[in-house]
Amino acid sequence: MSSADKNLSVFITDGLPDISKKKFAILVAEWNSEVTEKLFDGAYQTLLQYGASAENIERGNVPGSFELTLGAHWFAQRYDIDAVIALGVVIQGETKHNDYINHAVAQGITNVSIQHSKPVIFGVLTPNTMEQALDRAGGVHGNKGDEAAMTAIKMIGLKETINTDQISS
Ligand code: DLZ
Repeated sequence: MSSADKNLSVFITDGLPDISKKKFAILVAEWNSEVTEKLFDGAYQTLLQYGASAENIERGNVPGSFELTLGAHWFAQRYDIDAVIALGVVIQGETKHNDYINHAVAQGITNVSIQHSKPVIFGVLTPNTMEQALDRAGGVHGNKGDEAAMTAIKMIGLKETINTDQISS
């Protein structure tokens, strides 16, 4: 299913964990800020709606999506942070610059998540046009920020279920 067929703000919410004491970091890229601010609003409000406390949500800004990886690493290495949500918008341009950014960030965020064994969520839109981006930032297809926050919550719940403290390496 493509995101054109899905509303990014509609979720299955059975069995969500208690996140009232969980700490979240939200990273926001400044490129395309008219969209990334909407992604932030969506992520922030979704965390609050499902039980997070405002004082347990920190925000960090990075210049562009390429810098999300290092920003995520800095937050993820903190013991008190339970999940990091990385938000950006990379719009297809006249050159292949966007491809390099997208692949680097997707791989970088995956690496950070595994290295620190905690959810680091890829909340990056990679549309062809600004209109497609806005459609997924509180528009007709919902909000990628909502979906990224819900993904963080669900991964925290999964981690608790698996009980990774029992794993030796
Ligand atoms: C350079 C660049 C370009 C062309 N496009 C985007 C974009 O669509 N979205 C985004 O978040 N960042 C973009 N950037 C900036 C890079 O992510 C990065 O900040 C710079 O390459 C650092 O010099």
